[in-house]
Amino acid sequence: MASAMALCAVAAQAVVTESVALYTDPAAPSGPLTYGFEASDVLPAWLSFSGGYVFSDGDPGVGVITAKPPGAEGASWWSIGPSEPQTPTGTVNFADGASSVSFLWGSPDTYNELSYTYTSGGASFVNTVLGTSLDGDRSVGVYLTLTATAGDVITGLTFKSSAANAFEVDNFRVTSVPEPETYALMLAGLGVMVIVARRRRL
Ligand SMILES: [Ca+2]
Ligand SMILES: [Ca+2]
Repeated sequence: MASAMALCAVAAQAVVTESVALYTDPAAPSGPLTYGFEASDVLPAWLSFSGGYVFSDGDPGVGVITAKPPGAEGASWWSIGPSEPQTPTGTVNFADGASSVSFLWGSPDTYNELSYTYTSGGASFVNTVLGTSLDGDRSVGVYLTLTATAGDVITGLTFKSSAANAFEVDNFRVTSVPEPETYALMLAGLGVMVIVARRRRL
């Protein structure tokens, strides 16, 4: 399984499962994206990105300091690295926490470092995932999926590529906690309570 060997998990805790799939793998994530860095994309209120730089096809530096990840949807992607206009660190924050996160990692390099934070049983943990000796092969795109055990919550991601360019990512799929259906149920429940409270006053 070449895809399973593409990334190397370090000190993985059992409460968050890491899985990898080549973008060409039938098991790679599919379905609608949460965010893909396109000008037309709407960033959910609970999701934020900082640092790095969003490149688009044809921008200066493309093919020199950054490469579009194979399998990237649309014209744009996010790139982290030491050369401007990038920054060597980029962060992603999930305001409500996430139960699962996947993203496309283009041309994984040994100097690419992903750290993710999560909470379990009231305590916070950090795990780190490193790129491997694929050494920036621009034909390789790998999906990394993080899945939290029920009750645990992924709170954020930090991407680093300080030694060299670049850490290129796209195609984010995030399941926020609580899920949108839960919000709908909570609102419906609130509506029922309001109706009940009003009836009691009559
Ligand atoms: Ca994109
Ligand atoms: Ca790269």
